[in-house]
Amino acid sequence: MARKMMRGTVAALSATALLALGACSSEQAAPSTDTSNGDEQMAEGGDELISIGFSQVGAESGWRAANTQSIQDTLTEENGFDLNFSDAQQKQENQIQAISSYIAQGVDVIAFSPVVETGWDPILQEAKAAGIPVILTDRAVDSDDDTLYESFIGSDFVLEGEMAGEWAAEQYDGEGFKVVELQGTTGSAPAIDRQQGFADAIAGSDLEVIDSQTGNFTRTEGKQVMEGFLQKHDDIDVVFAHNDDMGLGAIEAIEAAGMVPGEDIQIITIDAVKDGMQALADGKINYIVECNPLLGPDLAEIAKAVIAGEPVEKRIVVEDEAFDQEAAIAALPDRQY
Ligand code: GZL
Ligand code: ZN
Repeated sequence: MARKMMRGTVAALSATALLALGACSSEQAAPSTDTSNGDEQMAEGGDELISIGFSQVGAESGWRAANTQSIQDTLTEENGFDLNFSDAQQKQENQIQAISSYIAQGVDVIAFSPVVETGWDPILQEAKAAGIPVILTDRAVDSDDDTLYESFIGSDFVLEGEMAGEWAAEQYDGEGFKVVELQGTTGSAPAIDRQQGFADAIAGSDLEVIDSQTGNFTRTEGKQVMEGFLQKHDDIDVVFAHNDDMGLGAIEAIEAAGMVPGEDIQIITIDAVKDGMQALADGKINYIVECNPLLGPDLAEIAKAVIAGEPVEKRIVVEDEAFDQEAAIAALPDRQY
């Protein structure tokens, strides 16, 4: 309560200061009179900006680029935020470092997409002890203490894996098709859950996953792993890639081996970013399950509610849909990402 009372007083003081200074031009931020938090800034109209520290996984895929764009486009000063953004190059220690520095800065709220599910409790306990609320976006943590974060905003990755597996079982059951799997980042929620969902959905069909390895969500590593699969197996019928980027890498490996992607070897991916949807429209990918990256608006809304002390839902599931070639051709022109 102390923080909120303080903030209210500061806002009133600054408004008075503004009046005393005569009519400042509205676009000039009001002079900060709040010295207690050092860098508190005032937004237009005299309301205090919410300082938010965001630790992003990295820049590994088209999905991540769209996700970053959404966050940076939404958490702006005119929307009432002072955003501190950091890219962890897919390393957990960099995310922990970033969160620690946000705590030291005394930001109002911390948000992050945890690169892997485990190992977060110590740093999240530090944020809690500092009275700084934490919001998870995109990926989840696997922690026994769910008081360590206020809310998780993201897709249901098990369902995404199931949607991919159900389509594969519908299309190919009875063919005895052999599947190779390009997993996402080892230990990440999307990789663990998508693998689970796909396996659940093909159980009982005669599809068989004959090999499965991580391509770390990148096009380069997806291509390398697929090259290995092609050397090891001469009986691959389907590739299930946990994201479009690894699927696009697999296309390059399949073409380099003199085969036709989408025909000689079918490809199923998850994300539905522009490059993936283009490959689907071109018939090189056969099915894509969407994973919506545009989480900025939800994050802004939840952050404001948390700062205002309003109750927020623990889990906000983002809706996903799926595309076959015809649907991709229809959707491409209006695609935002
Ligand atoms: C899913 C997200 C995954 C995407 C990948 O929400 O965490 O990470 O599917 C991205 O493209 O690298
Ligand atoms: Zn084989």
